[in-house]
Amino acid sequence: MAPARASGKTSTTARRAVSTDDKRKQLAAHTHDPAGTALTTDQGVPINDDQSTLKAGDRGPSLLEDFHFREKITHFDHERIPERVVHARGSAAHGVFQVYESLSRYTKAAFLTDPARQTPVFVRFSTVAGSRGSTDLARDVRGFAVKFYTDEGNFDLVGNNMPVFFIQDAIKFPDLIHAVKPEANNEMPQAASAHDTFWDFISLMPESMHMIMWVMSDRALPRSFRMMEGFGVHTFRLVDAKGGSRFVKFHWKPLLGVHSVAWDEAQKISGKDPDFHRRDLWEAIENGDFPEYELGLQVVEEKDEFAFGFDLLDPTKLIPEELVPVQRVGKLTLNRNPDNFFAETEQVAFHIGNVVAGIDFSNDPLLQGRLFSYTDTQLIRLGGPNFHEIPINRPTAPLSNNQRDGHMRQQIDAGRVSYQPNSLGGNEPTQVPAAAGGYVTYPQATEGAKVRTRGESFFDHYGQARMFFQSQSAPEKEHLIKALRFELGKVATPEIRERMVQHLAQIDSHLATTVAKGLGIELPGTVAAPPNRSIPADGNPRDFQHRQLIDRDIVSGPLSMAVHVPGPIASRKVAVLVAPEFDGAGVKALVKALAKAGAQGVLVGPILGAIPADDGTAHDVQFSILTTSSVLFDAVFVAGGPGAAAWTTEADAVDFVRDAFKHCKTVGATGDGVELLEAAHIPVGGPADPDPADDATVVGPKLTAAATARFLAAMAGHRLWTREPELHLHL
Ligand code: HDE
Repeated sequence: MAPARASGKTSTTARRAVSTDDKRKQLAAHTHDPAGTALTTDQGVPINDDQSTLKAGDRGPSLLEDFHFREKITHFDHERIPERVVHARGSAAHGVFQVYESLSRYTKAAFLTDPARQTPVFVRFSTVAGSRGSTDLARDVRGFAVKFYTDEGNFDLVGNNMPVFFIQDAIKFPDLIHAVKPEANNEMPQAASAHDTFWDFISLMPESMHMIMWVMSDRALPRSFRMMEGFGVHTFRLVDAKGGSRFVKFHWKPLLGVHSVAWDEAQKISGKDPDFHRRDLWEAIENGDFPEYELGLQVVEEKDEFAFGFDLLDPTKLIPEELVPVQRVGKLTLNRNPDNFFAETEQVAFHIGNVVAGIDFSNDPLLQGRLFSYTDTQLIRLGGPNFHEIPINRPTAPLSNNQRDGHMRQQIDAGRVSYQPNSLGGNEPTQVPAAAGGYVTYPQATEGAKVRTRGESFFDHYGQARMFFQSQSAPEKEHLIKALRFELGKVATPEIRERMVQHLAQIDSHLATTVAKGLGIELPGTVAAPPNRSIPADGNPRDFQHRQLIDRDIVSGPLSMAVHVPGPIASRKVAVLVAPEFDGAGVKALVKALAKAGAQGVLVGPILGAIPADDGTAHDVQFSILTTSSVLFDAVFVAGGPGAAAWTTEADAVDFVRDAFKHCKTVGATGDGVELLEAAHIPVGGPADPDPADDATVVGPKLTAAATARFLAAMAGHRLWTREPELHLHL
């Protein structure tokens, strides 16, 4: 392909709307498909033999002269680039974004004002702490980074799946990351926060308590990237065509609901399939189950900047949705997997500073620090200042400027003029007036002394932590308490554990007492309640309401996953255990009913190959009991039939159903299949007298249409967390 040439003639009037296909075409222009082409060197020389190095005789030494070998090995030696210092482990997909109706009342950004326009996007999900090869199921925050290729330039919304952050000021970020990464002396543990350095730092940083509630909650263990929310975290600004500005918080709301897995399950998935989230995203897109999220906005008028009991610039605070509802304004659909992981997912370079006219920043000190960090990190990771020329990073909007040269420059800039003003090149490229789309920073008034301080309005560290904990459902609270018992239980230094328990006592006494008990710690006497807020009350109704939310233990509904619309069972996976002579007609009907609901019935047999059913048909199983596990499925069904009783002698099958039950999944069995549930100590009334212990255990003598319907109805509840109290000691 011929190198791009800059004409230097791009005028503002030449700007055009990008189509969804533009990014695809742009990437395709760089895609090499080796099918049917000759093998050549990087210089285009056809290769005659790629099997052996050039040697002096059959058994002789290799020759330095072998240019093909040297080129191939040198390239191989340089195949890796530095991984991201955080968010190293990621998975991505292409898609489109479309706004439902014009948001011109808030912003002039074209992609948010034209409902007819589909904007191409590239979205990368990630974990934060682990390295590139680490497990997807670590207890961690997930990155949710979206690059919009708008026709006015690239806009990157580089967010997380939690709406707040650990720290208030960017200067503490290296400390936070050093603390959470594997410990410096022995590089352990990988992708885990359950170790001394992390909790040492956290226990000395009261501002992190709200975020700690989030990362110890089930939000840190998403079932799928497709089933988690996203948040821009910081307060941004939207600027309209008249120059008016409003504050905004960005949200992503998944249409499949917000779901998590259990901690025991997460740890097992990490062993059985560390690529679980990556595979889930890839397979969903390959199967046409395109993940969808709605963009949500919480808009705050300028005049309301101080209307809350916290500071809008403080990234450890969220705006409760009861105070400012989330307006759902558009839809993001992920519809195409990358062609090449390295070229796209690895080389994509996000930057919070990539904004388009109509979107601007606030003074959030965390955001301000990020504005420096993202370009800087690409310089080391991608090797120089031309990373914007890598196909995945190129805007679809035309670009033209006087930036020149540098490592690996792709563009061949014609002509001798690379400065402005100039007369030799007609003074082009020219500046663009605001009315024609030129980016103008919102002229926010600023004054003050140069100080290294934080405003008093940043001083309440426990109020929203308390609101979060108290907003959780009973099972969610239980999970959070157990997570803290687990994490702090892995901390070897007693003083760190004690410091943490004291913080918890400031948040909620039940939380503190139960965690302390689990750690064998005597809770210290009454701890003085911290000042809950620091902005002086000004009688503003929102401020008052917020204080009610955090002072009087009123909950904020959407903070609990339990109150979210559960979403359909589409794309969920059910393991159907089949032994020789299984109930062929029943299983066929179950798989069909699941398919009708968009879900997948996957046959698992004692061995691979075709397993005969009782009606003489043979069915290929996708997995043997050795090659999969129930933690990789959303529900389990054991088919009846004369061979089913043999499952009780297979320990892996017993674990299979026991784990599914323990992880609160829907479990079903008919006929002799019920014996496997019994062998796993799952309470059932018996096949003849179906009296299952709970709504997500479905048993019966035959896999009738009614049994199938009951099984699907139970699955629609996703997880029966209320089963848990029966499964554990209560200490
Ligand atoms: Fe990042 N962050 N971050 N971050 N961040 C990076 O950029 C940084 C923060 C987030 O899929 C790095 O290209 C600082 C908050 C995501 O490629 C780096 C601070 C939020 C991704 C960096 C923060 C994020 C990153 C590492 C504190 C949620 C992955 C590699 C001031 C709103 C993007 C890279 C992808 C990546 C710095 C805090 C989200 C080093 C200094 C808060 C989703 O530049």
